[in-house]
Amino acid sequence: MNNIESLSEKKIYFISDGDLDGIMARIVSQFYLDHTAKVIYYNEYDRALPDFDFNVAKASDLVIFTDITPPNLKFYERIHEHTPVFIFDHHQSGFDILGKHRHYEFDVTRCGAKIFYDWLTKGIRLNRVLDEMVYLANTYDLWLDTHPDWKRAKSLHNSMPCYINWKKVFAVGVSDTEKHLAFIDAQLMKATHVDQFYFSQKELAGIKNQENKELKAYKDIKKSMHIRKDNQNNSYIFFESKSKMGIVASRLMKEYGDKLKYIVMYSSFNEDNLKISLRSRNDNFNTTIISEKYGGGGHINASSFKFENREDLDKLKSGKMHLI
Ligand SMILES: [Mn+2]
Repeated sequence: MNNIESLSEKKIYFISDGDLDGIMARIVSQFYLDHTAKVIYYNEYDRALPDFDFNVAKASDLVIFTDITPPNLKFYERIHEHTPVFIFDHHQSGFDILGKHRHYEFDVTRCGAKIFYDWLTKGIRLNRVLDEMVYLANTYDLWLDTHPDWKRAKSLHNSMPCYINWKKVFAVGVSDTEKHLAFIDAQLMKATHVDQFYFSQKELAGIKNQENKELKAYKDIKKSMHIRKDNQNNSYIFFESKSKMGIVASRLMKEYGDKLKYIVMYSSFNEDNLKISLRSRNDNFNTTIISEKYGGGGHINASSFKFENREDLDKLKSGKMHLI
C-alpha cells in the first residue's frame, strides 16, 4: 500500500502556511487526496494558528501540518491526545520543540511542499506538471537565487496575486484559507489537463505587474532606509515598506556584500502590525539569534518575531533601540 492509499477514506485536517510553499502543499493534497479522502483545509500566515479548530482536529482521523508546525508542545499534545499528527516541515525552530515526536518529516534542504510531495508520491508515477510546480516552489522557498530556474520560480510566486480578489480583501477581508483558491484551481487545471507546465496570459501580465512593483519598492526603500550599527558593532539595515520586502532585502544584501550582517524589516501594510522580519545571507549571520530572543523563530537566513507592544516598535523605528 502506498502513502496515498493509506490515507484513502480518511478524515483529514490539513494545516499549511499561507505562502507559495504552504499553498503548493495544499495543491499537492487537493490533487492526490481530495477524490479519495475528506480533507478540511486551513491556511495561515500567523504561526500562532489563531483560527485552528480543535473540534475539527478531534473529529478527524489525522491532522497534517505542512510548512508550519503546532506553535508549541502544549498545542501539539492537545491535538495528539485524540488524533495522530503528521508534520512535514523545514523550519528548525519547530523541529527543536517537536522533533522527537513520531511522524515528523524534517529536512532543511527541501521546502515544506516538497517534503510532503516526496513522501506522498513515494512509489507512484509522477504528474509532470505538478512535479514541475513543486520544484519551482522549492526553488523559490529556499531562495535559490543563483539557480538557473530562479526566474521561473520567482514568476510562479509572482503569478499568485493576480488571482486574489482584492476588492473583497479590502472590503470585508479574506481568510488565508480562501485567499488563493482561484490560484489553486488554475494550477490544478494545468496538472489535470496539460502535460507541460506553463504560465497563462493572465499570469504573465500579473508577473509583469509584480516586477514593476518590485522595482518601485526597491527605489522607495533605497531612499527611506537606515544603515545602522547594533550594540555588538554589526552593520544592519532597517527599513519599512508596504510590499516586496523579501525580494528587496535580497537585492540589498547582494549590493552591500558581507559587511552588512542582517536586515530588519517592518511591513507597514497593516497599521496594527507588530511583526519584525529578519534576513541575512549565507553564513554571514544567524537571524534566529535575534528572533528567538524576542520569542519568534524561523530559519538561519530568514526569521521573524512579534513585539509585545507598540513602544518597542517605535524605538526600533526611530533608531533609539537595537535588537541586539
Ligand atoms: Mn516554507
